[in-house]
Amino acid sequence: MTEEIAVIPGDGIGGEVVPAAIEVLEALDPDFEFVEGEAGDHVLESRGEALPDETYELAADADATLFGAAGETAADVILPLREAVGSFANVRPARAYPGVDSLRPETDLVFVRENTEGVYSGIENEIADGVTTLTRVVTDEASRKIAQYGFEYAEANGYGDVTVAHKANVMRTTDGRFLESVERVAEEGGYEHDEALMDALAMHLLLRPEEYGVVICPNLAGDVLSDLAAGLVGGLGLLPSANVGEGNALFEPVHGSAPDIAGQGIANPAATVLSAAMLLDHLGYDGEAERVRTAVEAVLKEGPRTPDLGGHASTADVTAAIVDRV
Ligand code: GGG
Repeated sequence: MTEEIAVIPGDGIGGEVVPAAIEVLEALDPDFEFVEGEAGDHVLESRGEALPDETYELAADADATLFGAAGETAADVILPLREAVGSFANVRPARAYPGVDSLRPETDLVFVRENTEGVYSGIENEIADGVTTLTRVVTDEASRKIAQYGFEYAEANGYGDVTVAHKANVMRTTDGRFLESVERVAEEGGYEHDEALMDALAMHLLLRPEEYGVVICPNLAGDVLSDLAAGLVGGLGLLPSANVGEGNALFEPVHGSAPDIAGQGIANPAATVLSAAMLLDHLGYDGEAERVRTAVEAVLKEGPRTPDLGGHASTADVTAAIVDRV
């Protein structure tokens, strides 16, 4: 049966790396129909809204979505799109690749980030001139759900170390809730894990990443710690992600729209191509997903490489090399 893939390039380099990933997917000749939707800063300018209803519906109704990047309108684009696919978990693997100059070559981490609440609740107010507030929502239900998913992900993918990141010594009620819910799930399921204050964890990840595997995090912590991990392995051009829902899912590189290099044709397509591999996994194309990962790994090792990895190649050169190997 033909599967419908919503394709939403978004802003900046999203318009360069998403077509690259589609080229790789097309080389595998899966039974996919790609349907493009528009969203982002440029759509706000041209249509007065960053995420038109039809793009939201496209993602909601598709079998899976490949998204590129959001710019200034991120809160109006990627947060509703995650909601459209019913995503509760944002899975962000960060691993070092042979041949890529990385700060910590022993890094193999997966951030399992709560994807619906925390400080990304969107409840912000200006309550008086110069005084603003943000409501941090943390529920037992969402915390239990991310914990269950994280522990099961670690087991299924062979990660022995599971760490729960929090700051419950300061955010006693909200992160206290998160930690208690996660601990209850661990107790019920007999899942071994450690806990870590997220600020100290940031330092430990930098010094000894090999001691960590899956990191279960509240929303903002997952966003920040995964970017830190990108720095350990060679940059944001290498980190894919999956926004996982009950049946539907959306896949996107961890990087944003990178306005500094947008339009130059030099963006690293690896993160988006690896996100497309996660999409293939999600739809049961396991063999094809592995072929994509193997091709990306080979190109990262032998080149060509984009400037972020010290090379001189263009997005098109790297994409062609991946397609050749696929
Ligand atoms: N593809 C990633 C992207 O567009 N990032 C922009 C951003 O600010 N995202 C916030 C988030 O991941 O929650």
